[in-house]
Amino acid sequence: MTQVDPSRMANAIRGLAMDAVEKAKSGHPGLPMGAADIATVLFTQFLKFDAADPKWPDRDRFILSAGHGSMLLYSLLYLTGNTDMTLDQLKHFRQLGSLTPGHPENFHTKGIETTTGPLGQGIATSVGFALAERMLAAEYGRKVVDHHTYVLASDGDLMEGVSQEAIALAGHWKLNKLIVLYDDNGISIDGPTSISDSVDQVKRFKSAGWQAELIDGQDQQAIAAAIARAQKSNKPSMIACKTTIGFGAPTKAGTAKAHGEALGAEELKGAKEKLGISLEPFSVPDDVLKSWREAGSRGAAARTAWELRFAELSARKRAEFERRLRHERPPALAKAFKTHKKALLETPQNIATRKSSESVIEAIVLAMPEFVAGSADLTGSNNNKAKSAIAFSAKTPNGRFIHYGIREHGMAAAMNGIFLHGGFAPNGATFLVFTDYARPAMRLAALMGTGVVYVMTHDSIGLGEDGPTHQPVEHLAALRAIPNMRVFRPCDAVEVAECWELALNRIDGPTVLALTRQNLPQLRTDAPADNPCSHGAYQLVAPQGEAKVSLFASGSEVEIAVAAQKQLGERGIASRVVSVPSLELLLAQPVEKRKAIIGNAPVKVAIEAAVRFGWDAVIGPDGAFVGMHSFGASAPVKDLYKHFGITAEAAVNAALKQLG
Ligand SMILES: Cc1ncc(C[n+]2csc(CCOP(=O)(O)OP(=O)(O)O)c2C)c(N)n1
Repeated sequence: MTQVDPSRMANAIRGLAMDAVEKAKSGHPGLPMGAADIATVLFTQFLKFDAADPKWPDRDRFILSAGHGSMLLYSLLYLTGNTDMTLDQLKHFRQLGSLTPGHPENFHTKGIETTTGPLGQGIATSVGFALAERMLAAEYGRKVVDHHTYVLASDGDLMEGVSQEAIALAGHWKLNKLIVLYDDNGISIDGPTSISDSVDQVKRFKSAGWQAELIDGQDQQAIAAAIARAQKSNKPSMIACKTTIGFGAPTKAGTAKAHGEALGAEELKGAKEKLGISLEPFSVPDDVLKSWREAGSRGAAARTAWELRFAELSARKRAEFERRLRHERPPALAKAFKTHKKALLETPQNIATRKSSESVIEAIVLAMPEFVAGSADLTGSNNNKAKSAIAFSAKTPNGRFIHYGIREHGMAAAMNGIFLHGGFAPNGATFLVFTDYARPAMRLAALMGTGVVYVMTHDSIGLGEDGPTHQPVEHLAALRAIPNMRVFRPCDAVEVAECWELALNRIDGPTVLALTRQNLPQLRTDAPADNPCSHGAYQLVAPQGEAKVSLFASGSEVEIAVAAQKQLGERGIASRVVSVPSLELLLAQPVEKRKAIIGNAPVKVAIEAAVRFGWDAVIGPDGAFVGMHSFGASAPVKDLYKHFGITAEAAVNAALKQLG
């Protein structure tokens, strides 16, 4: 490798970050300037990657958890020779259409592993990456799966609560290929972190089962020695790197002023003079760029060697590995669903949808080795553990059921990492009401388009005695409001199978399955090949004659709609029942299709044991809604439905009132 003073290589990052933020007149120069030495050591000496092939499966993953420091990542991509990341892109930092958005977006820019920006998410997602690496290695061997996950995390990342969930999981699982470099600069937006924090991070990580140490993060030799030690550890490692935010800036270094705004012409000039960087914007000396490019292709030999080892696997194993990385589903899966649905039609199941989900899962796991389930300590209630699945642990890395503990947020973030790493289709479970605890990671799943599945049971007042703390009322609406989130609330065992099938075949976005605790009758008597749930809604029971009323319902309330239809029929009023497993999918149908499903009966009634929010798009502002208008209450389920007026009688009365 060309001998260039490594501090000049770090200064190249600093110069580009300062210039890009200055040109954009917004952004965060402080972190890239402070962490430039850490990044230089990692990328030139340790990180196993090949800029020519950013998707090489056995590459080390680098996750910039502190996404606001995005110019660090963009500079590195440019310097190491990522073909998309031209100097021009750096000059268009934070501009519409550029590959350099304010925070790194994996779906937008090649070479970025995961989207970061909401502090804490990166480090929590990284645990999923490291977990997937461990699980995949258990299946394919260390010859083909053997890489590290490196994270650069900031004070803010470690202050966020989700980091504790993540750290605890990684320590417990002994994910020793996870190495966190903590940019310990003691500064956040409001000033020194001492105004709000006095945690000893080294002790904190050690107590969670990590190897942890404190070093001088501006000393490249010390950084290299610490990473070398971390690589040998049998525990995950945290290296607290003491750095100076805005390193080199004459008056702003070490202060909050360097955190999140352009330095200003004078400060920038002073910083460049101090660091010995050319004043010419976006200029990198030829010898420095050459050294960086060499670092970018340093991994080419390792990649070629990996390709040779991979070629030694049997053709069947190679094809399976590649299929799984592509998130392509095995042909056996479609067959498994078909057989399962046929059996349901032959022997109808009047059981809770969480229970029918369990029996679908039993069918799925036989067909789909990449299926990885987990629960935040509600396994017995969520019913998403197949009988054959063994628990993942440090000692049983082939386990495909994950006990996340009571860590909904950590679970959802880890699921994103598992999916993004590749090789697995994760699903995780808790009560629907606790999606609140997982929501930031669920939102990122929707933004990134990760094909994860949330098995959310106890989906309404139907859970009964646990009362209003546990009864979701606004959650369906809140989840439906997230762009690219798919929410299914199946009404019976057949719909459960159909919704699971749609969820697993959805690899560009997350799916919530809202399932009941209480038993439900099987209403479906057919399972057409054109999965009816795929349109979001469909006519479940046709009217006897021209319909005067359309009854729309989801999940457990479809049974009520069917009973209401019968009662209306007894009064000589023809009505139809439309099952709406996914309200937002219905609304996303082409307009003609949507109109056909909604129909033109003069009276529209919607029944859902949740708030009305969202239903007006189907029933109109004058339509009748039978549902919740408040929080729930603690009582047996049948008393609650009566108490809150979610009954067939209430639906009939609402329809009669509208009919006038
Ligand atoms: C969850 C979340 N809350 C708030 C913010 C806004 N924010 C961005 S950076 C930052 C301060 C971060 O300080 P630190 O992590 O120490 O970064 P540094 O100052 O070292 O760049 C805040 C509050 C955010 N990005 N994410």
